[in-house]
Amino acid sequence: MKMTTEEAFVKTLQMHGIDNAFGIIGSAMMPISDIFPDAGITFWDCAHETSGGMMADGFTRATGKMSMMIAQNGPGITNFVTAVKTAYWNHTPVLLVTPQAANKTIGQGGFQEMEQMNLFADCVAYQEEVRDPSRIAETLNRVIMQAKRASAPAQINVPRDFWTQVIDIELPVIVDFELPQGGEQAVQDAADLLSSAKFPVILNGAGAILSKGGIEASRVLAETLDAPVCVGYQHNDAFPGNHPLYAGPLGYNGSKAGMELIKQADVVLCLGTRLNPFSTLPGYGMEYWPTDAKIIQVDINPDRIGLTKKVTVGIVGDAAKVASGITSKLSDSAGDTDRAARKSTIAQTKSSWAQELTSMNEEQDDPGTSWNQRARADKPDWMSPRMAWRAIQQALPVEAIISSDIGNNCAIGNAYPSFNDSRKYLAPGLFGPCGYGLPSIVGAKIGQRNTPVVGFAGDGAFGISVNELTAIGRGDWPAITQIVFRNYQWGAEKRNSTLWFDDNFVGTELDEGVSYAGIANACGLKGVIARTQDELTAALDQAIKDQMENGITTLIEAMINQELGEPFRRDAMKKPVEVAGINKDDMRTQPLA
Ligand SMILES: Cc1ncc(C[n+]2csc(CCOP(=O)(O)OP(=O)(O)O)c2C)c(N)n1
Ligand SMILES: [Mg+2]
Repeated sequence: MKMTTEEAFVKTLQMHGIDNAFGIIGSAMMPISDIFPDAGITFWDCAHETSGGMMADGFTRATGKMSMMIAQNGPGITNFVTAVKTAYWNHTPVLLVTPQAANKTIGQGGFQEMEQMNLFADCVAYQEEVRDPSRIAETLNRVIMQAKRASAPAQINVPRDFWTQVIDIELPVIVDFELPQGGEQAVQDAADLLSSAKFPVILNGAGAILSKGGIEASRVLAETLDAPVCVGYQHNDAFPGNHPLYAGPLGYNGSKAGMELIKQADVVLCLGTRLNPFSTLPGYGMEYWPTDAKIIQVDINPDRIGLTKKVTVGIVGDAAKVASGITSKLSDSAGDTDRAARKSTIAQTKSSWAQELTSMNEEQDDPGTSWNQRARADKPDWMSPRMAWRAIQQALPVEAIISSDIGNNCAIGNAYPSFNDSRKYLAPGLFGPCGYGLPSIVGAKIGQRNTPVVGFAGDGAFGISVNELTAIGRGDWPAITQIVFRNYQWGAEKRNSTLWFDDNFVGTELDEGVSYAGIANACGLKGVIARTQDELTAALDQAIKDQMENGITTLIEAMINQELGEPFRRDAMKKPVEVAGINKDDMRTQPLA
């Protein structure tokens, strides 16, 4: 069939149902964006491609539907790097379309040239460059299928002179296949281990969310065994939070109950998780990873099995299928050993942690440091981070989708909200980019119009994406709610300065003259300042109503004191020693040009 290359491209997108694109317009993509409206594809023109890429990530994570990033070759495309790598470790299947400088001139150092394949080589699961205009649909189809298979970003690089060519091709077909259910023997071995376990524990990761029916299958298995279910770091929605067996997130500022329970395990089923390092690092000063337990690890990607921890049984397969297979192979008496005692241990551990969490108001100082004590004394009437989180919980609808950002206040929130459904919690993940909170929640709302959404960010991280306030108030952009924790500091890094650098604060202070609520108002959105718990609860309550009923986007600037919680990287930091010493007098003066 005769068609143009751009028609072939867009027809292939349509075949796969990819109907939302994020980026900034540029001449190298115009031949296809020109026909987006006719194709039923919405182009969301953001203020910065990094945020646009994170919107695509948020959209796809909240919906399970693939979306795409697209921009101008060169500087538009380089701006996507952080977002694509972020999506990679969020296991998000997104399509990255990178128009390329023209073959006719590439290598001459012309305009907006960049080696875009090398640029993303370490950020995508698959990448391919179109070699001939007639292969554009074939290549695109393969790239999209690879993104789905790997549940990760995949890139198609298109020399811009390949657009607007007439080709004669058949559209390619989509090849779908059933995912593996795990090796028969391995599933039996796992079932045997769990059947004879005294204290089995399940640890759900992103794979439980990505696998169709994964959470449900883990619930059935957990109930059969009466095994508590922990979730991996930043995958807090990988098991229903209202289930009696839910034990909460492991890692930094997570659920102490989950940590205490998994510590007692003699067998752990790790379901759909690569066991990322932050899911097993000590929390609350506690080493909880059960080094003597038998570990069963299930992952769709064999490369990730046994990567970080000693594993007894590895199973390559789909989380739902493997969990169901294990359940069907359990012995009749599986879970019966100490069942009643285990159930009461779970209930007691959870309830004492819930009580402890409610009574936690202050952040602790390490011995020999006093930052938190000084921070409280400095602003005695201000909310502490935990007071702010409790006020937020009062107004946060249970069905809300929330995002998080990288920073101390967002991290302190780890143990607070829980989720009864999956695809509700968009944390920045293990690439750890500041600036994820706002764009990801905007993307989520574009995909889930009938669900209330609330984005979270610290004030430093928010500054990275603040320019999106100039984009999201327009036309069809749906209303969202964003909370900014205003402590006038890059807090998470400042905590490192207090612990390892004797309060030598380099680059940690923010401008107290800046009002984010004011910026929101200037962008035609609604900016609100909340100084007390009551004000914060009321502001969030009103903002959700405004979002759902009146189409109003609200930015709530939550004014909090400067207390700082646990540092992210106790594992990676150590106090430096001075050996040669550094002296200002050694600095040479450069002549001015
Ligand atoms: C893009 C990026 N730049 C820098 C960092 C390093 N970093 C991690 S946390 C943090 C501080 C975050 O400060 P803020 O957003 O104000 O939140 P707070 O810790 O004060 O709650 C920084 C700079 C990062 N993770 N990502
Ligand atoms: Mg801050």
